Amino acid sequence: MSQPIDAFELRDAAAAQPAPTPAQFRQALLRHLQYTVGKSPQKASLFDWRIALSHAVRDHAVDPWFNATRRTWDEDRKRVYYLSMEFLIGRLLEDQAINLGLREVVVQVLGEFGLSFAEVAEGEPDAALGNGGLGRLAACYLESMATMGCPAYGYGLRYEHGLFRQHFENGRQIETPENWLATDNPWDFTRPEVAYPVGFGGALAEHNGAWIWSPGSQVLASAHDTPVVGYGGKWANTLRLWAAMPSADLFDLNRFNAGDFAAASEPEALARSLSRVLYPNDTTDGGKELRLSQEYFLTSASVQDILRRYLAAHQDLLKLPEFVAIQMNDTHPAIAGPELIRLLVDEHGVNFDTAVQTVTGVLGYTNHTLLPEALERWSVGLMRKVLPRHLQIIETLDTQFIQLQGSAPDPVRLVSNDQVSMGDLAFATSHKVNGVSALHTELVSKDLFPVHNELHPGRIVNITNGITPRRWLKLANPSLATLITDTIGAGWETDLERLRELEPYADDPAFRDAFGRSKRQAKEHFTGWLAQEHGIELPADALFDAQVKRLHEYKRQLLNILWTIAHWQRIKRDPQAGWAPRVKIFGGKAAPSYHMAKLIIQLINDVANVVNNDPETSHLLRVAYPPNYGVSMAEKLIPAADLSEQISTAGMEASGTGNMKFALNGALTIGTLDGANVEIREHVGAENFFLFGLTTEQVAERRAQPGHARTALEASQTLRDVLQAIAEGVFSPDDRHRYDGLLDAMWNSDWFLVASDFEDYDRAQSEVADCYGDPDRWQRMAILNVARMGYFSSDRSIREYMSQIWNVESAL
Ligand code: OAK
Repeated sequence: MSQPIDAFELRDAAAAQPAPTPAQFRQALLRHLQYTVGKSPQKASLFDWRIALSHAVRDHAVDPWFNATRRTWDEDRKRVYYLSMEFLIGRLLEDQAINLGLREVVVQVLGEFGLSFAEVAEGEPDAALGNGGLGRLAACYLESMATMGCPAYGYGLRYEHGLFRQHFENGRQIETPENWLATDNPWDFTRPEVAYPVGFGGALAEHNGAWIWSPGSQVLASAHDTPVVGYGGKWANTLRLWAAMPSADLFDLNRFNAGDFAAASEPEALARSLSRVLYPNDTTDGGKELRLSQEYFLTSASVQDILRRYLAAHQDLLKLPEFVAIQMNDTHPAIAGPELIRLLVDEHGVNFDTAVQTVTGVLGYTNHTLLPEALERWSVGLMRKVLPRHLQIIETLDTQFIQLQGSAPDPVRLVSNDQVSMGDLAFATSHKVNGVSALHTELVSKDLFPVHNELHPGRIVNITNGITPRRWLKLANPSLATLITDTIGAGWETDLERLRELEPYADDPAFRDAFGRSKRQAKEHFTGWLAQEHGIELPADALFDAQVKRLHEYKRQLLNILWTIAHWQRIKRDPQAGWAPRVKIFGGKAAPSYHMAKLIIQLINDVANVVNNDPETSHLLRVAYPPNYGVSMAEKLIPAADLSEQISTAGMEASGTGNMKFALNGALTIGTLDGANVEIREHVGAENFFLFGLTTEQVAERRAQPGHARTALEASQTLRDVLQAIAEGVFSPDDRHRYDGLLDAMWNSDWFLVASDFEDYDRAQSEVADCYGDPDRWQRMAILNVARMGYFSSDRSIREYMSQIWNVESAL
């Protein structure tokens, strides 16, 4: 008798996962090299080895993945759905190998073929399906949800082109397309059978009191799955990315045969454009209609998939909140509210108010920014054109929201000035709204949503961001990770608070030496890579002072480079004053249309050019700006840093997560009281943090003072000398007027208060230099930073989401 398929699958999936012996792993690797890649070991390139290795590693993810999926069904567990337009994943090979406990065996087996894991892994393109903090946070959270055994799906778009590649020509940023899918993506499981139609535009008609939407066009969303394995391989979730496909046979064979090749493919091309490219703007939206369509495409496909899965096991849609939690990563998927209401009302006959109540029970909204230009608003005209039924639902919600505000003379609206406010919509359709650091959440309550907050006390909660210690310590910094394990034992990887056990060692000279050696190793690893990849040579014994993040005026890379100029001028005035050698490292991309940010990039490169070629100072000061900063560069650079620049104008950085990665890797922070800096400082101790700058309240006061920029400049001879040198063309001898606009802004507006904070930043930088001159003291402070960063594990953040927002239990 043949085995019933279900029983076979169950037994297979339940089988324990013994770690492979080197012999078994070698056999699996060679089998993939021969039968998956079609190469012999003698002929295989590094690319071939990487693909074979990825498949050999991936095989080990499949059983935990099946097992987790099966258990979630069998135990009828609540699932979390994390909807995000961005997942900034980076590379997966080493990450998956570590989480599956395979790293040692991989190193050994590759060694037998004369290969190093690092050189094989280095060929993997970064999955750069995100711009910055919001996308990287989503990737950390996926990994933590899997580690914590939280049944979850990440839903995103499978962009053909991730974030653009950056290079510099004469110091200016040039963007070229990124092409991560040009070669085989070994992590991808294509699911052609999972495809949903997504409609756009068209007409509305009323029939017996019900509304019928007939979309004018349709695109298919087709699923691609990547297993996301948690640390220890006990649980695995799914990242499901949607690719856009033409819905029917849109290709016009008759036109093609008539010789009109381009026109024949037009509708197909239009459909595919939905998942073609990631929007490169960190905060504002370009290409309005395409962007709105992308957001709806992600949301509609995901919501259809969620309802299909729910209805496969349940009948009563009103019980949805008991089994489904959907988290909206900022407002980009905020059309989920109206979409779910539409499906419940129009397709399942649920009464409107009941549908709203049900949907609100399911949805949560994370706000990631207060910047007005980043708060999404769609014009009513565009909404009507692309999503007419959704607009109608939003207008009804708006009416209800006004009623809720009673006799308020000037009620908050979801739709006003011919625009739909996606933040207000997301708030109104969610049972919980969270900010991403304590300070940010306070500002969200007070400044962004005061009326909502009063109407729904308790709806706003704070969940301070976190980072995964697996990628950002164990993978990125093997020398420090090994030292930690040798000192306090294993287990900190999933219980980061255990790093506290390092505290007593801060006063142990032997440990301090070992800690110093591990930093030195990380520096040599980074400088070796930098020399090989970019031809940039750096002295590993200098203070590595790093600012890596998206280029934005509020993040104040300008403050950093202006201070660098001041520092250079001082060294030139007194070269023998005993300066500690410093390397100023910058990394980050500017949105292609953000003129001022691109000008700041050019200034940094212009300054680098002058300073690095100055024989009087180049042994004491260097500026390095390696192009194309991304996750993989961060993994090398962050462990090598001594000083972390977190210098945004107070009240403007929602949280920051780079700040956490640096401190966890033993860099000291020079920073303002902004975002999560506030909590980092509280945790590591004020005496182990270089604080400077105006507070959020003082920022508001200063901005209200007319002529504050000029007043601050008049009080700082140092800064005036810097601006004078720029104005004289010291850094742009080929074009003296290049920075006129920037200088004008410094004197006459300075919205980001660079001048107001300059003197205090300068004071904090002197403290940094003094402290670095006392290696014992520096080392002690750095060790205490590492020991006290346990709170910032993304496992803690996810635990809080699970209990405070999702109401979901761990399956482990
Ligand atoms: C991007 C697009 C729209 C709105 C926000 C963002 C974004 O990346 N925000 C960043 O999110 C991070 C994760 O919460 C925070 O750490 C950063 O402070 C914030 O700028």
